[in-house]
Amino acid sequence: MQTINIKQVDEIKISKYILKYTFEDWNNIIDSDVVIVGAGPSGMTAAYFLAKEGLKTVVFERRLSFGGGIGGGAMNFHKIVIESPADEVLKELNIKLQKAEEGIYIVDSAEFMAKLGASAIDAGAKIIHGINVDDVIFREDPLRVAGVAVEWTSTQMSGLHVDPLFISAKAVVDATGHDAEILSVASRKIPELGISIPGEKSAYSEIAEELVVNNAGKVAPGLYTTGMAVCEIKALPRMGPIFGAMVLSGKKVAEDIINDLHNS
Ligand code: 48H
Ligand code: FE2
Repeated sequence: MQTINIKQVDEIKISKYILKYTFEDWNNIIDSDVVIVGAGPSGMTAAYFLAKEGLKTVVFERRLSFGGGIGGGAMNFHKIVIESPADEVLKELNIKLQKAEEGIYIVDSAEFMAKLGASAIDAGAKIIHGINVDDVIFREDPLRVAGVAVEWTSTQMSGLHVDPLFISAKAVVDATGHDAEILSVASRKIPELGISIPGEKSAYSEIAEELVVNNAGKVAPGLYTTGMAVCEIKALPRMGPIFGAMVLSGKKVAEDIINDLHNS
């Protein structure tokens, strides 16, 4: 039988390398161009387009996996509906589409989240798991959101009070989905920003998709939103397991940020 020789490495070396390369990354992302909170469909699409443009982009995700609501598909069935023109983005990412009828496509949830995540990473975005964003940094003159406060999800779950670290960014994107967590904390703790959160409405899929895409974008200086968080802040209806607006609102917020950063 053939023997396979494996390079030997001890525990200390493993640990040292992990620490060294982790801290190199953290020292780099500590001043980012864009921080995206949430690695769901809208956040990862935004990350793909921002990183492709050359912006230093980091996605913080509280879970140990990416995909957000994609993985659950529709009531745990593994298919998701996508409508045009979102199919163009999925084709660009090499995600297979089954045509149900003109302009309506079916996608496998596992393929959708794996290829979306891989595309964002290949474009240059960092996706960091197990990190909870629970606050923002703000500055006056001019009033703006200037970054986020980060903590381990595990620390937060333990209920211990541990102070966070801070990451600066020219743009912070709330891609946290239905809870709109970053918009909520900014609205509560920085009332001068004038953000109010009326909450999403019940389902009305035909109109919801276009409304989400066209209302994604800047909420306040330095603060942007995409995906289901847009419904929360604009009182828009939900739409169920159709994900075109998640993809297209991620693209839209990326384009708005690219425009704003290029013109600043
Ligand atoms: C770090 C956080 C934090 C935090 C949350 O829910 P998502 O999939 O969000 P979207 O908006 O990209 O997509 C929404 C879609 O999945 C969906 O629910 C749809 C289309 N619903 C329609 C309907 O009618 O119900 O992903 C958000 C991600 C998740 O992975 C969270 O774990 C993560 O954000 N997250 N990460 N810090 N404070 N809050
Ligand atoms: Fe949902």
